[in-house]
Amino acid sequence: MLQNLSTADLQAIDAAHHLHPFTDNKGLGAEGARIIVRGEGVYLWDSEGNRILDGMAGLWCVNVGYGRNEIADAVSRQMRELPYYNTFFKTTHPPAIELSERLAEVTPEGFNRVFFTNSGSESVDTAFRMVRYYWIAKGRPEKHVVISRRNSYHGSTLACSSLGGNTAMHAQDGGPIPGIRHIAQPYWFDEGGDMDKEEFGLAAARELEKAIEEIGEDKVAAFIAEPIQGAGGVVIPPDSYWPEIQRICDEHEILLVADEVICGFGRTGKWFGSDTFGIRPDLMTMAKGLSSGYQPIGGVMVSDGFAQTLIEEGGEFYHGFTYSGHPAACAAAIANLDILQREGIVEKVASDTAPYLAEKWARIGEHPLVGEARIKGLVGALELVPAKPDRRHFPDLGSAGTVCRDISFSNGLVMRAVRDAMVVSPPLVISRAEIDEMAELIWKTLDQTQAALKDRGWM
Ligand code: PXG
Repeated sequence: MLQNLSTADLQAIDAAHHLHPFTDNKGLGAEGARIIVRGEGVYLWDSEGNRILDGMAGLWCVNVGYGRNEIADAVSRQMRELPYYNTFFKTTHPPAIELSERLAEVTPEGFNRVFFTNSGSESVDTAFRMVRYYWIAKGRPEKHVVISRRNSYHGSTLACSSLGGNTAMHAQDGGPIPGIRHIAQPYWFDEGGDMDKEEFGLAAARELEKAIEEIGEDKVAAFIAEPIQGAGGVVIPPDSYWPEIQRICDEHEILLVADEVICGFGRTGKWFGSDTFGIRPDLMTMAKGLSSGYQPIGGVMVSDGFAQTLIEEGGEFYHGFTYSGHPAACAAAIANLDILQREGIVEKVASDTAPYLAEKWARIGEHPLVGEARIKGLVGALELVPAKPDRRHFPDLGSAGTVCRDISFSNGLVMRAVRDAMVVSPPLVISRAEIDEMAELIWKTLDQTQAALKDRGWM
């Protein structure tokens, strides 16, 4: 029925009835939402027929690209066979069984068990409850504080908002909830001062040790961090950072939770960010790329040692979601893993498209507006600055990013602005020719942004 309506009519209905996430709904009501109607490969089409190169893979999730009939067929078959049954109270079903085994195959050695959720937020919230439950099972309930980082993003439930470092979120929900401590992030461009990158990476990691000592090791349950901060602006840590974090977690009795919601399933050129950075976590939270966004599904993968404590000493874990291990979502994830493996997508990123994009990125880094161009695998950021090589930002932080993002959209490319960092995270199936196209669109967008900022007297 809606198909015959004009874009303006659809926008009016949307504005009247739909509250959008992370959106100023008043502003959106006046402007009208962009309506995306179709996707194929790395491209989207809006209701006006414009083709857009999706440099963000949706929200960092459509790893195998749009239009995969194989996933749609798998979901359809499953929905006809068994649309729903639960995994509570000693029951299960074939898709949950198969997916749990498949995840044990693709995750790092020593990870053989998964707890299913429906999103990244539910995964992080589950991990939060699990690490406390773990220490309670060990007879050490006083170990309850979870350490996370400023400018991290772990989702939008109350616990996730509290763990995250977004102070605007805390201001709206009264958080952070008690029992959380935030430490420094390894964001050299903004916070590195006069230190070189590696020196700064060590200093940022040692904030964890300081926090543990201040709080008391006997009170700290876990440290949670994204291998690369995504929503925080694609903060790629210096090489020195993760080995030092690992040392600190090993030397102190602290569980390490790697939030793999963005980095998981090939984004960094290996299956998991933990593989890329040599992290040995106790828990891994995942979602997004697990199904390439074709169905909502997430999970928490736990290490064998952690699982053993839970199973042997924990008793019943009073936790779960109606749709934990939903059959249709599991079917989508299995079909997605089939594609990733059969087409060797992760390996191709590592050997071909990531190095190719890195070359382009180095070239884009020479643009006068770009203060730093950082990239790992197929996730990268460009820091917009008024006067390179100075790392100082534009005075009204975030405004230049918004200008650039809007120009990018009008040029037919989705880039996301995080403050003044332009970030990209395209589908992992992006080809060399499509990378060429993306790089050209970015260069053109940067030129136009520079001109617009000069017009405003900002440069
Ligand atoms: N952890 C990480 C590392 C994430 O990036 C979540 C948890 C929460 O996942 P769910 O599925 O509950 O959204 C995320 C989500 C953005 C953006 O604009 C990023 C996310 C979600 C929405 C928007 O950068 N990351």
